[in-house]
Order: sequence, then structure tokens, then C-alpha cells
Amino acid sequence: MLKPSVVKELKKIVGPDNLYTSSEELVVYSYDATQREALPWAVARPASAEEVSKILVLANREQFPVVPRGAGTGMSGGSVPVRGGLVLSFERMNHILEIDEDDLIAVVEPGVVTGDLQREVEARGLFYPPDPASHLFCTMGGNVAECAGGLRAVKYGVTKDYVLGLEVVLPTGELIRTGARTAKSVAGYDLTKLMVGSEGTLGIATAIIVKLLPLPESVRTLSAFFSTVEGAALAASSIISNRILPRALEFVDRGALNAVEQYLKQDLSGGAAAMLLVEVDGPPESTARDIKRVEELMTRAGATRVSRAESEPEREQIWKARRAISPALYTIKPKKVNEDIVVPRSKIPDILRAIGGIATRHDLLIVNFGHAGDGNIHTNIMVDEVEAGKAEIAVKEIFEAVLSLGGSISGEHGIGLSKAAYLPMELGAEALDVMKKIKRTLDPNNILNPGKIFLDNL
Ligand code: 2HG
Ligand code: ZN
Repeated sequence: MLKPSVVKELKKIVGPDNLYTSSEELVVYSYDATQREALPWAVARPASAEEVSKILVLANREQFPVVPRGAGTGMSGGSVPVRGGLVLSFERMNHILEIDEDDLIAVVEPGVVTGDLQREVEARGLFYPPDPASHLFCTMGGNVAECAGGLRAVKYGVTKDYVLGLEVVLPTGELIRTGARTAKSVAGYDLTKLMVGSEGTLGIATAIIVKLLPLPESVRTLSAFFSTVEGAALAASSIISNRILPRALEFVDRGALNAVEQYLKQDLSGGAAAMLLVEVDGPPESTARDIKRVEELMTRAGATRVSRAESEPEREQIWKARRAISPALYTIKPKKVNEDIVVPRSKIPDILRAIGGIATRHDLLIVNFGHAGDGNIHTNIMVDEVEAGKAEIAVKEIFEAVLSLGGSISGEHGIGLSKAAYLPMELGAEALDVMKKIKRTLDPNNILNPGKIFLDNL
């Protein structure tokens, strides 16, 4: 609980209307997309970096946790206030501060919805490529905290590849600037990269400078259906090994197709075992050539059906269905143990085979879909309360298989709460120790987002 005198000071900082303390208000800020919940003691909605800084100075003096929160679409519990404290919600800091069409950069506040930034820059013939499936809701601050990936990472990379600089409030309240507004800068350690993906544990970004690209002139999309998962996985790697780099290369297995077809009340797949979605972009002559080539490769790889999206609404329909898989999965089972493993892309057939074996051994329903182009598969173990214990054992076995193939336990969702226990499996004691030293140096009182990643036993 916060002391009444602290509540009073917080109200003075953000204004009385921007401090919530009633349980009806608090519950709205208590969960994310993992179904984990914990009530904060209060929620503040700051409007500036200065307000954020004052709050952190107060939090260090009074020793209460501070948990930054974007739209709560996170998939690892990063914004869930497990130790209570004050949630900082950035819904009022939602302005696009600048779009510079000459230098190809945008400057945004953390509460800007990613899809709004994409739309604004696209209206000017520019492009912000990172594209999390939740782009219509998630915010740039959350994307920076988690280093969000998404559907276009195979060609364009992830959030860290676009963040040139940040304005950051440190856990102890000081305001720093990292990086620069330039395409290059090597002045000092790369604090921007340290902050991006630090899951809200090392600082709070109050302004974000991102790099933009020219908007690709044309886009072509196709879907291909396969009678085996193995066939689809091999077809996916044949695209890249034939030197075509699509901007999206997504894999969806039968379990995920069942869920989304039921959810949208639409037959997308005609009962196929797996689907690939492929999208290429570039000048019209190159996309026309590439999509034809992909079509041939899919047929050669044994696709039972290949169909091109012939119009923009048709294309949108395909991506809408793909983006709906995650919520749709709740129609199968009440609990979704969500993983976002990543393996070298050539190892996708091996990891899918290993996961299939684990599912059979434990008699579990495991659904796989996601970003096959960059090796990042969303492995969802679908369970009810009774099966939850078996799922935990399966997760450990899946991570062991991933690491033995040279992969990583998290491609884009972060460690947060859900993978904290497994992080040592990947990093080893020495690397973890370096991370803990960084955290202790920047946040000596363990104020900012405590209980996340590996920070329980600082
Ligand atoms: C996606 O790519 C998201 O749709 C969510 O990263 C993945 O729910 C999931 O497993
Ligand atoms: Zn994803």
C-alpha cells in the first residue's frame, strides 16, 4: 500500500485526475496477454518525462516498485505488477512528435500505438517495418521495452534495428539521452541497444527516435497449403535457399488453423495440415517475378493448393486471419502456455519434429505457428487446469531441444515472468551475473519492474 502522504505527492505530480486508486480502476492495469494478474497499489498517468522523473525520485525515497505499462499486450508478464507498487501508464504520452521526411526519422512518445505510426508514415510514402501481430493496439514504448518483432522481421529485422536514439528516465530519476538522430553514431557504449529489450527494468523511454524507410512500391501475397507439417517446413526453407527474401514467411499448423477457422467462422484451409503465408515487396517488376518464383517453389515442394491474393481486401483478409490466431486459440482450451522459441531457420523441421514427439509423449495438444522465415515459432501448449503440470515439464524439454539446435528460448516476447526460471539454461552464470551487475548499478534500490527476467535474487 502507498502511504496517504505519497498518494498526495503523486497527485501533485500528475494531477488528481491522473492518479487512480479505486479497485475498479486498478483491475484494468493488472494483467497482460499471458492471463497473469496482480493488482497494483495505484496507477499514475504521467504527461511528460519530467513527471516520470519526479515519480522515480519519490519511489526511491519511499521505496515502492514502479512498473511501466503500454497497452498490456505483452506475452511474458513484463507489465504485470507482481510486487504491487505503482503502474505508470503512458496513455497520455501518445503523440507523434515529428516525422522528418528528409532525414527519414520519426520521434514518438511511448504511448503511440504502433499501427498509428505505421499509418501516418505510410501516408507520406514512408515505412516503419516492425510489425507485431498486435500492431493495432500495442504501443511503441512496449515495443521498445520488449524489442518487439513481428511479421516482417524476416526481411526487415526487429525494433532494435530501427531505434536510433532514446530519451530515458533512469530508475533513480535522472534523464539521459542515448544514440543520435543520425544514421550512424559510435559515441560511447551503445546504451540505446542496452535499453531496447531490457523489459522495462533498466529505464523508461519517454521519447523514441526511429529510422524510417521508403515505402516499398508494391506488395504481393500468397498462401500455400500442405498435407504434412514437414512438407510446409521444407517448402519454407526452399524459398530462402533459392535466394528470395520475402518480407513475411509465416507458418500455421492444423491446430492453429482449426482455432482461427472456428473463431472467424471461415474455412481458410480446406482441411490442410499446414499453411504458409508468403509476402514479397519491392518494385513491381521484382515482386511479379518473385511471387511467380515462390509459386513454382511451393508447387514443386508438394503444395496441394497455392493461391495468390488478387486484391488489397483479399490480402488484408489473409493477414487479419493470421493476426487473429493468438486470441483464437482460447477457443480450444482455457489456458495457453505461450512460447516463442527461435532456432536457426534451417532447423525448423527438426524443432517441429522434436515438439511433435514431446506432445505425443505427454499427451498434450501443442499448436505451432509463426514466423518461419526467421526461425521464430510460437509454440502454444493448450491445456486445462488438470494438464497444467504436464505442460511445465514439456516446456523444459522444448527449451532443451531448442538450445541443442543452437536456438534461443525467446525470439520476441521477452523473458518477463513466464521464462525467468529458464533463462539460466540459455545464458549461463557469468553472463547472468553481468546483467545483474548492470541492473544493480542503474537501479540500486530495485525499484523499476522488480521480480522480472532474473531479478528475484539480486
Ligand atoms: C503473433 O505472432 C504473436 O501472433 C502472438 O507474437 C503469438 O500467441 C502467440 O503465441
Ligand atoms: Zn509473433
